[in-house]
Amino acid sequence: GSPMRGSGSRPFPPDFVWGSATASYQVEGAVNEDGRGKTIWDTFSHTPGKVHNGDTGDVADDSYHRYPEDIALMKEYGLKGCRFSVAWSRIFPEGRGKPNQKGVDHYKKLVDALLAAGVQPFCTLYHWDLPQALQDKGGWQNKDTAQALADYAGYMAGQLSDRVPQFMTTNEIDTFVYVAYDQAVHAPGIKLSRGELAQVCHHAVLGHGLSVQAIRAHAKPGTRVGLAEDYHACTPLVDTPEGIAAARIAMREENASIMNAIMTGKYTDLYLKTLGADAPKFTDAEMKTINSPLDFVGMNCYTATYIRPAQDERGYAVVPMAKSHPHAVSTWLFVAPEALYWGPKLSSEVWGIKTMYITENGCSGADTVMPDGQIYDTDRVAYLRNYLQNLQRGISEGVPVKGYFLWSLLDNFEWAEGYGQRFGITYVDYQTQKRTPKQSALWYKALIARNAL
Ligand code: PNW
Repeated sequence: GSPMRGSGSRPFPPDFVWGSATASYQVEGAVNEDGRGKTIWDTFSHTPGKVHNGDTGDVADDSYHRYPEDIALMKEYGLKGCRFSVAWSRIFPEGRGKPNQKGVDHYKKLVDALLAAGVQPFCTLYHWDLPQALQDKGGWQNKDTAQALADYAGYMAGQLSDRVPQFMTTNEIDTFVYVAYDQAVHAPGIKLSRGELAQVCHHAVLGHGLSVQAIRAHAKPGTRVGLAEDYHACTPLVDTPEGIAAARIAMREENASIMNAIMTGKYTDLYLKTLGADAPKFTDAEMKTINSPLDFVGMNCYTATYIRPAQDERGYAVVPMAKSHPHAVSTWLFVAPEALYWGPKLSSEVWGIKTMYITENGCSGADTVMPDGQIYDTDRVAYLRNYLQNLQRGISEGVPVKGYFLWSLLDNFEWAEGYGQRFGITYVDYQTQKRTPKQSALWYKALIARNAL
């Protein structure tokens, strides 16, 4: 008979990379092992009142030791790709200087285990765990941090590129700048003025650009370089031609300080005009560096920024989320599955992106183990199915998305929310470190096996 809807009638491309994503501080633990230096997240999580329930990443999922078990899970699920991050302070405990061989060796072993399991490694170099020694010199407020990141990124890519084909410089500049330095909810938790904030953001995008150049200088030829960024998935609330045109303009302007600057080498006139005297100080040479060509763009996409047309100089307006708009356990995670259609489509069109990955997408829950030992995360399954249907629609229309990395393989340290919000498709019992696949893991495994929705 003919295949039924929901059982394989919406195919993904044959070589599509189905993966999962994690980050060093969120899963590794082992914070005092093998010469690792302190980071801003060690400091922040050990400062009373900063993280929910006083949680820290001291132990997390203990993946520093248990990575073979984690990779066995990836293999069990049929994953083709694994996005992980390197802890900068395991390589350069003080942020710069002499490399720590034990740290380098750890990631070589991790990557070799992934390759042995048939899983393609995608390596993020900076997922927010800035060495504390660099914070003591001003952190991202100090332009020297941009060069320090590049030096580390170049070194590490040189060490790993014989076995890692793709690197991402940074994860979510948007979050580690604005949530850390504006909302002061993430490390280092400093509230800056508007002008200082714009300068921090400039240093961060410069750090990305310098890192692209350093990776190309030190990695094996053919190594692919990109970044993972949670730029606004500008989505027309009403998908008329006018609504779509407004969303296109918004894609540039709402992402003016990071993605648009990276992709075009320019801050938009509107961005600079809006900031006025608070605009960042920059040179043409810096903008050229920030605009260094990329081999791919990684989009972290959890929710939409809804856009409507407006008859003013912007030409669009951001539509605020309704009070009753459904969200996951995370209050910022509004359910908007069509973001995974419009986000990749409009951004690839606006910026001429040839190769994209969804480097994160996922759903936080309050998962509980039922008496039969199972975790029935119906909310996560429904969320993922709806988002991936939208992604599939885009790909079938020619949007160049080559892979999808689900956040996350495991429940883990969710930053300021500690262990209170669970994003994993695998449940982690933090008392015993026992891993149990949730229903969403079984669903994901079935999807990967069929390569179709
Ligand atoms: C991303 N917000 O973080 C990160 O890349 C992951 O490390 C994280 O665990 C995951 O998404 C889930 O949160 C974000 O408040 C954290 O808007 C907070 C926000 C956005 C992204």
